[in-house]
Amino acid sequence: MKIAVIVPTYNERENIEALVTQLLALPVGAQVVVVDDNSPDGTGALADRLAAEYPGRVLTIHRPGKLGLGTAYIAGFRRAIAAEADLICTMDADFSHHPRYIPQLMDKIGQGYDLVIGSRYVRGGGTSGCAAHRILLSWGANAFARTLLGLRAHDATAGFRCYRRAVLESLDLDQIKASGYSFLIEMLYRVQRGGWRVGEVPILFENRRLGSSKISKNEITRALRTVLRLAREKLLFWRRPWPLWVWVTIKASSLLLPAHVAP
Ligand SMILES: Nc1nc2c(ncn2[C@@H]2O[C@H](COP(=O)(O)OP(=O)(O)OP(=O)(O)O)[C@@H](O)[C@H]2O)c(=O)[nH]1
Ligand SMILES: [Mg+2]
Repeated sequence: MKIAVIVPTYNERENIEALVTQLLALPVGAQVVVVDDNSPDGTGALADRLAAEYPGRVLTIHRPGKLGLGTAYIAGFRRAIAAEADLICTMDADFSHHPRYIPQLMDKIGQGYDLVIGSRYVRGGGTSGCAAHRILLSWGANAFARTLLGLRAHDATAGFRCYRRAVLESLDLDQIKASGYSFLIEMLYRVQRGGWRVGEVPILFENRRLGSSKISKNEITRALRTVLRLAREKLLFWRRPWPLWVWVTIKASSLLLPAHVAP
């Protein structure tokens, strides 16, 4: 099975070389696709050097500026599909998602799953070195998204994933509206709604040791608005009788959230 690993980067100079080297050393013959958004620290040039060093095994996509995580994944998906990868994984560049889990994600796909998530919130998984407010935020975002959208996966916001190519081909990627971190929630929602089988593998999510976080406060509002938009879509699509409190929550939250932040 041909596997491509998509790594979006923005200022990951301290991490990218070690990560790519470890990914290439895995016994799965992975191809790595680095999607860099013109990182001011020169990550893109470093990735090009790796691509020259490992021709065919490291591919780079350069975008003119910081265009967001969601569209970076989509650019990577397109390249991996064009390269005829059977499995397409995504992971952060900062070692929060450790390459050692990739074979386990693939094994789970081999058991008949279509999307496998490297999950913090199943038995055996966890987080290490993360500040309490980040853990709380992640837990809250997951609880909110899972409840409103009926997502069955426990870690709905994880970016460590492995998709069968057919899953990505079945989705209209241009229709995915969320562009930032909430892209992950929207993808999971659409994959589940498409009837694909979603599995999880426990991982230890370790806080980054090098480089800095790119997540902004706006992402929280964006994620809320994305979940509300999808909840509304779900409601209209399925026309299921929802309890009154769900209606009230959706309505009240839409009114409270600032309108200028696009979902
Ligand atoms: N190409 C691209 N990559 C991005 C962008 N924003 C973040 N990234 C990358 O996406 C991955 C996740 O970003 P992080 O800053 O680690 O976000 P996070 O994991 O939520 O935050 P921390 O827990 O603080 O590390 C990293 O590999 C980033 O370099 C973007 O706009 N474009
Ligand atoms: Mg990170």
